Amino acid sequence: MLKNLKLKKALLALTVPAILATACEQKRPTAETTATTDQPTDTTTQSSDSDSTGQKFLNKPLISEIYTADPSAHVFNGRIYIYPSHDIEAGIPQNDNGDHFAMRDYHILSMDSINGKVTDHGVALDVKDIPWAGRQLWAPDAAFKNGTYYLYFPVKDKQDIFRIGVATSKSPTGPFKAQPQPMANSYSMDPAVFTDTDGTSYMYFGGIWGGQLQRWSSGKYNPKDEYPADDQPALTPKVARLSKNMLEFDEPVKNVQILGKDGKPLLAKENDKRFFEAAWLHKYNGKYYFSYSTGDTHNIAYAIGDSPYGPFTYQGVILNPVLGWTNHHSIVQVKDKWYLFYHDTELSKGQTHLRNVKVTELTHRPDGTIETITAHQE
Ligand code: FUB
Repeated sequence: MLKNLKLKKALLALTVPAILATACEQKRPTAETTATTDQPTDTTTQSSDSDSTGQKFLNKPLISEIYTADPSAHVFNGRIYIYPSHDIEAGIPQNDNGDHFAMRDYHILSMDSINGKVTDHGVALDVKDIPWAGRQLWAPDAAFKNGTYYLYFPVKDKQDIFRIGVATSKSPTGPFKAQPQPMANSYSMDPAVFTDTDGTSYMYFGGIWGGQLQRWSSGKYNPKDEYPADDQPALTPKVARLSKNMLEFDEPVKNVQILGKDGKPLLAKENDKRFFEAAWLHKYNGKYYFSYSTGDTHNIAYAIGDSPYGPFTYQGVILNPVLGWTNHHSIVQVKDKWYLFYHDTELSKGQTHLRNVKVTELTHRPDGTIETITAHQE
């Protein structure tokens, strides 16, 4: 993720007038707490008021007791569960590797309906309880199969290389117990698990810059950051079918091809369209929708295909840039409506590593394309 510090600083200075307020260590409840967040009657249609800087937000943060980001939402047994990152102020200066995103545990949130009360279920997994982990618990996802809940998470190992781990629980809210080793052949970050209607599960993953995807171009780890030239195909996200026990890849990792409307792979220079991080897959009317963040251009974009492996053809933008550098989402059906879970930095007034999760309704048009959402206006 974050690499060009000067560019980031310039962008933040443009979009956020007064952001560098002193941050304090966030309290990390260990017991279950219910947030009374004063939700509007319909979070998905009502804007929150302009804040003191005159910025307008389409939705309110789902909780304000802790900072949360990268929301992966699922419906399990009729209840909505959100698996987010838990942002903290760790006091680490911002740098090109994203070291300031120094998260140490996960909290799971749940609600009985989109406008319902949000419950924070406390610490579900702590980095100190993952035997092989070093630092930085980034964007997780979850799945349910065989009577077990699986929490998939990226974390740097003790050699500072991102790997993907899995932890299990009999409850959707944990506590989760991590496997003793990372998933074999996993690398980079931002795992997203999609289970198809035939019951087969796939993991999508990868993220460039601080997410280290560019170090795996040869299939082996290369500590040097090497990027394709501008007129070469962009780096691709990855996919692998999961084994029946959901703990391993069931096949070699494959590239996910994202094509332009001309049928050719998107190029590295197409920053406003090409993949950067935050993969997600949902299925709608028999088609597979692969969505992702374009990173340094801050869009959530999407592409449509006929198979969970792709290729996917680029369609457009689902979510325009939000307040903050990162943009990360999930898409889930709740009853007969579709929702986009996303984050921004409304609560921290633009501190890019202190984010808060939100939700808004998402609309598929009759032709299958998705209406673009603008969730933040200056
Ligand atoms: O939360 C840490 C990282 O920021 C995630 O893994 C990326 O997708 C970005 O949102």
